[in-house]
Amino acid sequence: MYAMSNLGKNTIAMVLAGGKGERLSPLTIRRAKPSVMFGGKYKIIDFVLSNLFNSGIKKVYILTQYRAYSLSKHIRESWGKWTGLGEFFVAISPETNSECEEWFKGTADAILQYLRFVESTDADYVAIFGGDHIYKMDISQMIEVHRRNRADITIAALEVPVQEAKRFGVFTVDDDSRVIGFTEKPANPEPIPGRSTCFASMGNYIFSTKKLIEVLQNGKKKHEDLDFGKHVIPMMLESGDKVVAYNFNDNIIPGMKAEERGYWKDVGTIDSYYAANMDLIHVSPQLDLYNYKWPILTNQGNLPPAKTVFDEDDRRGQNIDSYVCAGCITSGGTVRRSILGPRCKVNSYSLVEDCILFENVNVGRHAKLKKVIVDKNIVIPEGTEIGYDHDEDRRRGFRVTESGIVVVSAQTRYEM
Ligand code: ADQ
Ligand code: ADP
Repeated sequence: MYAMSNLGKNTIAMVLAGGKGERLSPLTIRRAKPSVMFGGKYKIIDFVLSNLFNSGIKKVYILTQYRAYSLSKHIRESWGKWTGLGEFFVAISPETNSECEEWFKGTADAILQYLRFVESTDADYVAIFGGDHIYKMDISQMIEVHRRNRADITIAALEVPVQEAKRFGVFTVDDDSRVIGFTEKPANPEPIPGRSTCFASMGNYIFSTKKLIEVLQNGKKKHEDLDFGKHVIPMMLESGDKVVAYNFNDNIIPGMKAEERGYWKDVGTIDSYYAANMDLIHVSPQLDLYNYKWPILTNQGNLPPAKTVFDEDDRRGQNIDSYVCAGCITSGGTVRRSILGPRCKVNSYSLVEDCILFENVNVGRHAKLKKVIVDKNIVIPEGTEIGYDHDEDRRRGFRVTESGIVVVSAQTRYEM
C-alpha cells in the first residue's frame, strides 16, 4: 500500500516469533518477547508486521514457539481480523514450558516444519524476518536489491560497534556487497577495515523460494537443530551460493526523519527496553510514531478516551510529558514522563514518575512509583512506595536492574 514496488505481491513472509527473551524476564515469564508491550499500545511484533504490510507483503505466517497464548490472542484480535488487508496466520506449535524447553530446534528448523506453506506458494521470494525488533523498514527495497543481484539469499545488515558485535552474526563483504565470510556470534568480531564497527546481521533474510526449499532439505540431513546463523548461511557460503548483504542504512521510508535512518533496536534487556520506550516521550524522539505515511498498526481495542479528573479534594489529575493510552483515568494523581498502557487508573495523591505501566494497572491513593515497570493487571496498594529504596524493593521480591529500574511482574507474589 505504501511501498513503491510490486515485488511485495510476489513474496510471502515467515515471521520468527518464538523467542523466549530471557533477559527481559520477568516480563517474558508468561509471554514471548514479540508479545511484550512497547510504547503503551503496541506489541513488539507489530513493528515487523507493519513493515511487511506497508511494504505490500500481505501473506504472512507467524511462527510461534515459547508461550504463544498472548501472541496468538493479539494476532487473532488485530492482524487476523483484517482479512481484507492481507492474510496473517499464526502457525502454532504446542507451547514449550519449563519441563520441555525445546520444541523447535533452531530458526531454520522452525521454517522447515512449516515448509508446506512455502511449497504451496507461487511466490518467487520468501522473507524470513525476526519478530523481536523495533524499527521501520521498506522491505520491498531489500527485495528489489535481492532481485537485481540475482541473489540466493540477501541478509539485512547494519554497522554496530565492535564491542557489541559478539551478540550478532558478523560478516565481511566484497565491493559489490557480496558476503565472503560469516560467523555467528564470534568471540573476536572482525571490524570493517579501517573502522571500529562490524557488519552485523539483523536476522532478516530474503530467500529465493526454490533455493530456500533446497538448502533447508539439504541442511536438515546434516544438522538436527538447523539454524540460519549457525548452519544455513555458512553452508550456503561453502557451496558457492550468492549471499548478498543489504545495508539497512540505505532503506528509506516515506516521511522519514533524518534521525530515524538506521534506527533498529533489539530491546533485549530491561535497560534497553526501558530506554527505547522512554525515548518515545522525549520532545523529538528518534522513532517517530506520528508519521502516518508508515503507520504502525495494532489492536485498537474498543475503549473510551483517556481522562483526567479533579478529585473530591479539588486535586488536579495530570499527565505531563507522557503517553497515556485509551481507557486510562488519572484522578487527582500526577503522571510525569511515563507511559501508561490502556485502562490504567492513577488515584488521588499518587505520583507516577519515569514509569512504564502495562495494561490495567491501578495505582492506589498516596502510592509513589519512580522508574518502575509494572506488568498487566497489577494493583499497587494505597501508600506503597516503589523505586525509592532499592534494597527494600529487592526484599519485596521485585527485580531491580543495574541501572536502577524496578520491575513488578504479575508472576511473583510480593509483599506490598
Ligand atoms: P538471535 O536473535 O540470537 O540471532 P535466535 O535466538 O535464534 O537468534 O532468534 C532469531 C529470531 O527467531 C527471534 O526473532 C526469535 O524470536 C525467533 N525464534 C528463535 N527460535 C525460534 C523458533 N524455534 N521458532 C520460531 N521463532 C524462533 C539472530 C541471527 C543473528 C543476528 C541476530 C539479530 O542468528 O545472526 O545477528 O538474530 O538479532
Ligand atoms: P498480555 O499481557 O501479553 O496481553 P494476555 O492478556 O493476552 O497477555 O494473556 C495473559 C492472560 O492469559 C493472563 O490471564 C495469563 O495468566 C493467561 N495466560 C498466559 N499464558 C497462558 C497459557 N499458556 N494458557 C492459558 N492462559 C494463559
